[in-house]
Amino acid sequence: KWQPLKRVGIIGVPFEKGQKKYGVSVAPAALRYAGLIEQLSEIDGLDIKDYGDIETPGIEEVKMENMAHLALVSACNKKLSARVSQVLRDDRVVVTIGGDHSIGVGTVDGHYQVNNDMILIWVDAHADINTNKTSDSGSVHGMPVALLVKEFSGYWPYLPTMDWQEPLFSIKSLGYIGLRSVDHYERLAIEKYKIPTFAMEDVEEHGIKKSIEHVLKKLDPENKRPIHVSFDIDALDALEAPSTGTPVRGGLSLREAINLMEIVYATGRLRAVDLVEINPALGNENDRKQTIEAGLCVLKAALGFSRRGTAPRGVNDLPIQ
Ligand code: NNH
Ligand code: MN
Ligand code: MN
Repeated sequence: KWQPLKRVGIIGVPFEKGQKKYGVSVAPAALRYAGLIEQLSEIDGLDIKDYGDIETPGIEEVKMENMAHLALVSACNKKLSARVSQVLRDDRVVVTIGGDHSIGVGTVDGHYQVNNDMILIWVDAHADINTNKTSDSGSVHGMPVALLVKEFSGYWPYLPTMDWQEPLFSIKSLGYIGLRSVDHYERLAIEKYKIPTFAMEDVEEHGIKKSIEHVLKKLDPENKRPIHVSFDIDALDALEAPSTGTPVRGGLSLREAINLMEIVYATGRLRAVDLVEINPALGNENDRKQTIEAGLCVLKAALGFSRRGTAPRGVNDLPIQ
């Protein structure tokens, strides 16, 4: 019954206030400049529509304890959520290019509005499940999962400007891949709520294929739920994707990430992908190029690019002289 949707909608989110470094907001432009739309259009049978960028200028800040730029994060995500819902209702797979990972609030909220049976695979070096009480950084890009899940509503104070977002998504529909930098209370949350988690140690033990298969089976034993993959480029090893704000050594190889995405694509149930935390302002020219290329490879794999190649459609012989 399920087969890959060949229609795709792209959203850019030049937003970086969920963390402290300059430059993540340049990523949508950098990916477009590197040929994002052209490269995706070359994948067999894909119909790509660019929905443009989400802009949120001129928002007045509010003060919130250990939570920087809450009003800006909130305003951006509110617009993003509506746009994500729109793309899905247009019957397209939504590809959101960040921006920092605080935009996961908007992408998952917008997806949940349309498919409330969705599951969420968070591919990241980090768990991003801090609250403003447990975060060491006060940066919201370390908090999106905690903001989204209904089981966490009791751990948050009232958050001004966030009334639009009702955390309805269940932590039982969440899985992690690639973790290797997990804060103490984040680990407590993973254990308390038994979140299916394949940290790097587990990927080491089982391999990437079994890791993603285990998570999918655990969250959706009947293979019937739409899938959202939120891919933080820092899930990749720092050597594969150096241009990111908080690189961590010892991560996924690009080959593993591509394979993960190929497996998700093959389910036919992928409906949303986020690609976040590429920071073209960090590192040298080569770092930047390598990181953007890695991001493009990950997206292409998610949308059906085959490393085996694809023969021309409707043709069964080579051209004759
Ligand atoms: N856990 C840290 C924090 O809460 C780091 C988060 N940084 C990320 N997350 N890049 O993916 O700030
Ligand atoms: Mn992240
Ligand atoms: Mn991360």
